Amino acid sequence: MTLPPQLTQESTSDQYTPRKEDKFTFGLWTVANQGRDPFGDVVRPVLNPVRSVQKLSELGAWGVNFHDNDLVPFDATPAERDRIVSDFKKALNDYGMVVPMATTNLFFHPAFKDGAFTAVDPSVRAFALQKTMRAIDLGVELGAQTYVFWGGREGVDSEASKDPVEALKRMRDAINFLCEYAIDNGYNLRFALEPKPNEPRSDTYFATIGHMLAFIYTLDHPEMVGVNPEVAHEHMSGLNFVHGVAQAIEAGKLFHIDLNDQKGPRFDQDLRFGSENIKSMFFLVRLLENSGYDGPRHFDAHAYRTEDDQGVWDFAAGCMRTYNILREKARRFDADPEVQQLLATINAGNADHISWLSEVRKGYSKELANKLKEATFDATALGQRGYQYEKLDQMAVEHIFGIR
Ligand code: GLT
Ligand code: MN
Ligand code: MN
Repeated sequence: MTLPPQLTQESTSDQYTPRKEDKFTFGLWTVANQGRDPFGDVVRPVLNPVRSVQKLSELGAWGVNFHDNDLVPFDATPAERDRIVSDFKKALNDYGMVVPMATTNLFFHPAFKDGAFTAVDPSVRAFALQKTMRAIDLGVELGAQTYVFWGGREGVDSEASKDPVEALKRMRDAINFLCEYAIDNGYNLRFALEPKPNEPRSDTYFATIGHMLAFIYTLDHPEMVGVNPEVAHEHMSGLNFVHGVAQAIEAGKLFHIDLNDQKGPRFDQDLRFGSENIKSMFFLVRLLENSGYDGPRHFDAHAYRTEDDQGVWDFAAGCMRTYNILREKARRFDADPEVQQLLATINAGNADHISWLSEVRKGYSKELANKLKEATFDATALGQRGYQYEKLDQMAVEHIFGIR
């Protein structure tokens, strides 16, 4: 049997192999995930950050990101810190890897069991500021230009425990203060806030991309602050991730992105990118690639608990390869003359109305308002129209399947 040319090309070519210019990054915590879950202990040995840098570079990644304590243990002495950082810098240099993003671990140590910036205990809130300033110094020393804030335990188990309005003010105080800290030190750094609806707390403040975007405009330096949305976290709320990312892009606020996958609204699964919601990840990659987003394509995911060391690298390679496959599928979909034709037909319409709406985009005028109020519309005809979305969607599906 002779296979269609696209199929033979896909199964034999190396066009999906990741390259540095694809800007793929992984958190040190992702490949080093030891598989511990609430019901079972670790299944994989500790992974040295230097080895992660080497392996990820060999696989075609561009860089790595880390929490302070992924690199420097919580209780390391200053001398230990310096040795670890210098070994790590050497590894970055030896394997041609960068650190575009860094973040703070404000959730693992028992001190943070009630949160960090929003904890009720003032000593915890002050300690969180100290830990973050030190972690910012470390990130900047290693080249980070984006600093992520994931709320971790910023939330409640009992609603009785905190005033939710005061919690928002505390979060604002912290982000405002840390923006000033970055400015004061002359750091070239932008902050990216990462929403999540719950886990490990029953409810987390700033549950979604929309919550974060609204919060950003209440800050002293909104221009310094954007979002770091994660696929799994929006899907946990049953939301459309593509739409959330589009809103961030349109607002100029997509500073970073956490790519992974998730099986619907349940606990955070951080699955291999594109392993579940293939269609929605196709539209996500299409959006990112067509939007001009040029930041890191960062994977915040981990291998199945069943995997050994080799499985971890299969997982990492799979994330990157799937992204490149979806990018090529999206390119072919957009270049498909039948798709283009159909989209042109679907979007065509009454020439007068098209011109009125371009005036609406430019802004309000009394004249335009009157023109719209006096116009006659054939609502019956509009209601009878077919949109051909079945045909269009099937074309997308066939592109994803690789038969167009
Ligand atoms: C943790 C969390 C992620 C965050 C990381 C950054 S840590 O793995 O589940 O979603 O992005 O703090
Ligand atoms: Mn994340
Ligand atoms: Mn997650």
